[in-house]
Order: sequence, then C-alpha cells, then structure tokens
Amino acid sequence: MHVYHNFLCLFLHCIIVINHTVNEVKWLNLFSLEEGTKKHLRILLYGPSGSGKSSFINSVDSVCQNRISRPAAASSSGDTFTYKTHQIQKGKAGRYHPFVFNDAMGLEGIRGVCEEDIKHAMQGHLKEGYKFNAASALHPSDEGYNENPDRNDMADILVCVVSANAVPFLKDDTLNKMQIIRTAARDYDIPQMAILTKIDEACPIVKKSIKNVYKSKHIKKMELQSKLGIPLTDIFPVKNYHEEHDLNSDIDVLILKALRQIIQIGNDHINKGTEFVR
Ligand SMILES: Nc1nc2c(ncn2[C@@H]2O[C@H](COP(=O)(O)OP(=O)(O)O)[C@@H](O)[C@H]2O)c(=O)[nH]1
Ligand SMILES: [Mg+2]
Repeated sequence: MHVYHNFLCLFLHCIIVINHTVNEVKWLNLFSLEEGTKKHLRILLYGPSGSGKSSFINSVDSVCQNRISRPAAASSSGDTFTYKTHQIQKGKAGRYHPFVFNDAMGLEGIRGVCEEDIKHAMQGHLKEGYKFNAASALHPSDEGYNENPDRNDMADILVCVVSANAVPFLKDDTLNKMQIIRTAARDYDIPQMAILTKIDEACPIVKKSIKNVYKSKHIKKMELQSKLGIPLTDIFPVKNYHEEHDLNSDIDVLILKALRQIIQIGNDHINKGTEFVR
C-alpha cells in the first residue's frame, strides 16, 4: 500500500511538472516585445567566475531547443574574456527569441573585471568583441567603446549569478564590487535579480532530488538576501545543465521560472522607458 502511494505521488508530481513546463515553454514562444520598443530585451549577467553564467545561457538554450546544447563555452578559467551577445534560437535555424544574453568577466580580485566595465555594459558602451582587461576599465577613447549606444545596446535587466556553494565564501572585495554594481544599476534605473546556481552541490537533499530545493535548510540558512543585497523574492535557485545528456523536467522548471521572471521584469523596464519617450 505504502509503495503504491509513493508511486502515485511520484507519478502525479511528474505529470504536474511536465504540464507546467509545457505551459511555460508555450508562454516563452508567444512572448514578444511591444512594437516600436526594442529589437530585443538585453539580459546582462555578472558574478564570480565559475558561478555558472555560461552554463545558464546554455541551459536556457537547451530548454528552448528541447535538447542539450552548448552555444556559450562553459569553463572555469580563462585569461581573455570577450563581450559577446548570445541569441537563443527559436525553432528553425535563423529565428531567434526576442531576448539576448551578455555575460561579463568574473568579478574576483585583481584578476576580476573592473566594475566600471559592468557599468559600461549596462549603458551599452561596450562594443561586441570588446576584450575585458582586469588591469583597467575601458576608456571613451578606446577602440572598444561605443560612444553613441542606442536603446538596443543597453541592458534591460541585470542578473547576478552566484553558485550556492560559493555564497558562504564570497570575499569582501567581491562583495564590494557587487555592491558598487548594484548601486550603479539602481542609479540607471535598471532592474536587478539574482540566480543561485549549483544548488545540487550545496545540499545533499537537493543533490538527491532537485525538487527538494525549497525544503533545503542549507540554502535557507545562507543569508542570501543580506549577502547579495537582493530581496529573496528576486533570487531564483537553478541547477544548470552542465554534464547531462538528456533534459529533465525538474531542472527545466527552475530554469523556466527564473527566465520568465527575468523576461517579465526586463520587459516592464522597456515599457516603462517608452512611456517617458512618448
Ligand atoms: N554541479 C553543477 N555544476 C555547474 C552548474 N552550473 C555550472 N556548473 C559547472 O561549473 C563550472 C563553471 O561554469 P561556467 O558556466 O563556465 O561559469 P562562468 O564562469 O560563470 O561562465 C563548469 O565546470 C560547469 O560545468 C550547476 O548548476 N551545477
Ligand atoms: Mg563563462
């Protein structure tokens, strides 16, 4: 009887999650920007290196394409980092979703990105292909500086990406940089949220099953709100696709939840901006 009950619960859980995922993908495929606003919604990711920024872009691409794909190179190291816009294919080749991702070089220490460059990225001053330099921020007289960014170059939402297992060990200089970046985004009126990656590595019960994420005492104890300076309601836990060969609805559902919130908040920002223009 007990086994039968467990099996029934698992079966119902799978049906609910798959149904939810299908609805979220439908919503995503129907999503478009208001006519006359922008070509695409620009999502700017930043955070420590190795926190899962590239893997998040790959995970979104995988969920959107319904197969594992890795358009953004994921790695945990690398000395050169290029500013690049990632589009997400929609169905057939040559068609793309109306949102794009940029990610920035990792934050930490003297080998980390200068916070000024994240400010430049928010305002659209970084040209495609710009090579970040940890030693000095881009200067308006430099080649990679876009002097006259249009609204398509500007970020619509800033997303801090941190891995759950790294949160307790974030160093003061990284936390300071994050604070400077958040303050700048507030000044530019760019909305912000955070993604908590690698939840599988931070807690044994989540490793066992991703659906335990909201039960995890480890994650609850992390003081995320005070560390990241972002309200808990705007921090989304995800497990990226990083070594899997197949999609999994429990992973999809968290990625889609985070993505939908990013898009909705970013879109509100775009629409608010055009109210002033009108
Ligand atoms: N276990 C686990 N590993 C992850 C996750 N996301 C990324 N990784 C791994 O963490 C490493 C760094 O990820 P990457 O996306 O390159 O980080 P980035 O430097 O922020 O772009 C890679 O080896 C990934 O495979 C996750 O959610 N769970
Ligand atoms: Mg990366």
